[in-house]
Amino acid sequence: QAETPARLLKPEGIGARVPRKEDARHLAGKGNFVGDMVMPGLQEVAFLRSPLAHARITGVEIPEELAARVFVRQMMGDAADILAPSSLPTYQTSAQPPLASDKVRFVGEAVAMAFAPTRAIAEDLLEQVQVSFDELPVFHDSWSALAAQGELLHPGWKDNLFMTLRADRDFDQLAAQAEVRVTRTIELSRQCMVPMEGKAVMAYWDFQANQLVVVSATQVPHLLRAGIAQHLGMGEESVRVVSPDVGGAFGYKCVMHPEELCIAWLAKTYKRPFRYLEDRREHLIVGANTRQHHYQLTAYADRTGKLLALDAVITIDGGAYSCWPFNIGLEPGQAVGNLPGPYAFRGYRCETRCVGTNKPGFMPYRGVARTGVCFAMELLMDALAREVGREPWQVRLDNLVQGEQMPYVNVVNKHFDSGDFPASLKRAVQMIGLEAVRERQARGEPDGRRIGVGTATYTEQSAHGTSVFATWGLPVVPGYDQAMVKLTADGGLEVRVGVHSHGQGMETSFAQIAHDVLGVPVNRIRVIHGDTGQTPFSTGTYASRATVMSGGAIAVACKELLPRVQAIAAHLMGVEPQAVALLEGRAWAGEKSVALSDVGRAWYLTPQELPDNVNLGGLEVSRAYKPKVDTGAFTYASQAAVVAVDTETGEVEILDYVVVEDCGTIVNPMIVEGQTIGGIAQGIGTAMYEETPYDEQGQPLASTLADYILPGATEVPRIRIEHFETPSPNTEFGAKGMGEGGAIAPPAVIFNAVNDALRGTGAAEVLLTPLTPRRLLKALESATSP
Ligand code: SMO
Repeated sequence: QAETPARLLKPEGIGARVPRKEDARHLAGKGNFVGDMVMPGLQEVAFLRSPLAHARITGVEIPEELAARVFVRQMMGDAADILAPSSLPTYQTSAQPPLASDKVRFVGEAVAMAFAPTRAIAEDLLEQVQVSFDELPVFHDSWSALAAQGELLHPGWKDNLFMTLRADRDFDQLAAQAEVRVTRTIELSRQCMVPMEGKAVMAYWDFQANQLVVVSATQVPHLLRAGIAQHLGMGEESVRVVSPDVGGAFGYKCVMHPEELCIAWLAKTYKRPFRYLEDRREHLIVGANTRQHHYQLTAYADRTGKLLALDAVITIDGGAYSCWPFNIGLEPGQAVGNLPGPYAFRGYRCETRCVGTNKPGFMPYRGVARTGVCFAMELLMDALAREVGREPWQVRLDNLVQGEQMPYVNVVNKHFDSGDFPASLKRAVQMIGLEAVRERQARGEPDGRRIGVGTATYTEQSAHGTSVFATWGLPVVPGYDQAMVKLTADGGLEVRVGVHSHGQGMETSFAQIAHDVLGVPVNRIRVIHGDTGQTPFSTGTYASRATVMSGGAIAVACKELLPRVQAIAAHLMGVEPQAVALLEGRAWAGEKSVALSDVGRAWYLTPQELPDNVNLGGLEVSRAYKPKVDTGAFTYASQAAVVAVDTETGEVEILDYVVVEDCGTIVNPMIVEGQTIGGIAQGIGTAMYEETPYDEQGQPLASTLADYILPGATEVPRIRIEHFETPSPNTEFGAKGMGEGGAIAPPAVIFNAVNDALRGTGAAEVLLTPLTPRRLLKALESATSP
């Protein structure tokens, strides 16, 4: 088969802007979410949540008449506490009971649950339950937790630290050569993830299959099945997990939540259907579990700003519990491993402490740790440039791994496979019109605002192999994926994958990958996902892995199916199999052709007419796939923005935003652009709006969307995107994976732009997210105070 001419005739193949198959149902409000489901006898579950951040539970009084509808931990004896394992040294694990039993460790932790025909009635039942507490000293932040005297967060702990990770590569020797030193303290606030749909789970007993069915808004149906089976003492074959339409996940749904375990336990125990739908206030309280990093950094450089070494102490406020299975080690592991970013310096010392506090436990969130490290590193880079008196982007450019150095192994052993980081930065600077901005700054703005320009460059590792997961302490998460493809008797194609699509458009892009090999029209390809009963095992959708891993598996499975189809078609046409090409739903040999439905019918329905040596394998193929290397693929990008700062009100407006990204081979440019823009919107939230502050009692101070501010359409500017397309040499069709990238750089870009705008005012640099008007005005005050 001549690959290139065939590609040209596959208008819906890899690279095509195919409209998403998912859109019609969502635009018409016809999606199928857990909250839409109707079942006879369905009971709605409500949770009684702790009003205190740290307290011993001394008693729970349940009125006798409610005994059969209200549950506490002691009644769930056959369910295990969630215990997330990690192989990282120094790790102290945390036992998270499905319902708190001895003590509560954050405001919002569930203490009891009740079921009733409606959620309102269930909540009313819980009103009648009395819980008594003995208050304990609250670890409301990392510093109070580190200074703890007396009772620690978890029994058996020797201090309030989940773990400490250290790295040291030639630090002393290279730092000693430095002519310039720049030190900064840089910090990100705690925030939520706020998917449109919160956590949602329903479970029932399927008497025909004699099986527990858990319908959950999850990114990881197969892992959730394993988690529920393990924690409820069942065989995995007795549990089926279905993930239907999911309204955004962002990492919040890649772990097993205690509520999922509770609902599964109820259904297993009572053999009736139960459901829990997290409401917005619950999400904002129990979901305040990400981004809170504190950086103490020193850059060691020569007098041109060329970095020699970096010294870092990173403190992460990890909250009360380590989630399962992507335990809390993910956060410090990725922080220490990604702080050097796309840069070529060779001296590095880093200590990362992940502290246990009385807040909801950290979970992975789009851009895991990298939004933090990019923010810290890129603000430091700009500070270094100001110190040596050069344009920040030029100092950045000098420090980046250069195109001709590729492939490059960096100071923390990241294997950058391909691409040209400096070219992306140069292009972003050109697109944003940096020289014009400098001229405009010199002239001044007619409205008196100050404008500034900022840039950032980052890498996004995807397609992690088994050994990379092991560096995060996850030895049992394997770096491969699987797909099953089946040509139906009437010439359609079914593609089954164990990952789940919840906004990424995989029903479309996976169909394009299959179309590229087999020529089946995209509207005749059904991508089946989100059901452990119908799909091959997969660890699921996270870490920008699905296109590379599952997409790769689809491609290799289709390539194995291809010669089988060719053999049957060749027999039907009386030609040699090598002469057969598949295009537009037909098999062609010169001017002759047969429809794929002829091929399907021949195999399934009239096999007696096929010679014995034709297609012994059938028209159904299952394949596992992993990339050529274990070290992953690296998408990279440069982002740049122009902002206007109103020094009277402290308001910041983003005037222009550009992205130059390289995610290797693009399957569907519209989807890549949508993912990038969505990520940037979330990054703008981190940069400017989103924060869950806590008081000293550990009470969350933003529990409604009036206090927790999200960027809306008016806060997200038009984003201009340009693509580089350097195929990865290590993945099946050159894709690199890019689901998270958009969210990594915006805080860095926007803060760099604001600090650029404030140059010359004498204002302090802004170094803490989110950049509220109040914080900006405070920075400006330092300019006027003596
Ligand atoms: S935070 Mo993502 O689901 O890797």
